[in-house]
Amino acid sequence: MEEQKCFEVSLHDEIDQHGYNYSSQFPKEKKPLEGWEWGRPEDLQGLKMILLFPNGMTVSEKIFKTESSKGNFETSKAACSKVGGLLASPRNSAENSAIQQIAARHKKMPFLGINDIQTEGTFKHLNGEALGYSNWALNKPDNSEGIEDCVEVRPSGKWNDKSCAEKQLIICEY
Ligand SMILES: [Ca+2]
Ligand SMILES: [Ca+2]
Repeated sequence: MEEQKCFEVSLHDEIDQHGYNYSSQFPKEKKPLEGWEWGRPEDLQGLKMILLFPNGMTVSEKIFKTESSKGNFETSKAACSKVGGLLASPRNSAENSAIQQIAARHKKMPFLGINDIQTEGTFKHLNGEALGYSNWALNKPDNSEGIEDCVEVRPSGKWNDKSCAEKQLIICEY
């Protein structure tokens, strides 16, 4: 049987501030993986996926990431902007699916950066942009009890309008 080798991968720019260097260390030998040409490896998308697991996902140029903490809508928005991001706001099904997967790993539901606080029944992104993509669950939004102006993502990936005062998993986008 062939010997199985496990190794850890790290991405850093300690040596070269212009770009990332890639090294891989075997647990015992602590030997850097050598022989990369300048600018290699090119699979930075793949590396990003490794580095982001389990708290993040990358879709095209966008990164979705959670710090595992929970907050109501205002707290979540503030937490994301504090670290230079925005509350996750999917523009298509691939982005929605990334948010769904992060939420599933943490077994919590997140709020999206989408709400109808300004005009009841008209959901918008945080920047005021109208929804080009939506993924409402059946018969949602229903504005239950007249207090649901925020949007949570259920384990199915479907959206439900929910009170903005609820505490949900904070997922930001960058
Ligand atoms: Ca509403
Ligand atoms: Ca609802």
